[in-house]
Amino acid sequence: MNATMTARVAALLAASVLLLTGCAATGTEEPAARTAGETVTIEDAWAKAADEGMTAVFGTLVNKGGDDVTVVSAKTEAAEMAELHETVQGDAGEMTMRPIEGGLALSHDARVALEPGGDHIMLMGLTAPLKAGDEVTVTLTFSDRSTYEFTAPVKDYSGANENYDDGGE
Ligand SMILES: [Cu+2]
Repeated sequence: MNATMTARVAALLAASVLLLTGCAATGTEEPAARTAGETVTIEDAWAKAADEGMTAVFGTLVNKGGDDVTVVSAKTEAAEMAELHETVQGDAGEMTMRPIEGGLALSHDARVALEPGGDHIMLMGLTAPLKAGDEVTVTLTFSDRSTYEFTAPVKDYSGANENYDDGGE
């Protein structure tokens, strides 16, 4: 390698180092942007035991991120479909549950209880019986496309038998 080539290579290397540090510098100028998936956790998660069909996952969602975030979907290998549900009183006074329109909003310092008779993560079409002592892994996806995965132990529970309002009937 002659001197000109060496100089050229050195210049290229210097340029790429500049590019790299340039990117890094841009990154640090932004406020420490954390995704919803990094700032939301669930406490005391559990799932209701069921042999087949539908069941639900409960717990307390905590947002420590300082930004409002929205959980837009849930999924688990334990069921064909998972939805974020709320429980509302129907016209006849009966309690029914339905998907939360627009997702589950968590304000910047929210603690939102998912509990029987209230909001919950609905599992539909269980792929196998869920027995007490089993574990269910659920992945939440937020509006910023980040995700949060947690594991919920399965427990026997006799409540949470609200009807599912599927918009029909
Ligand atoms: Cu439900």
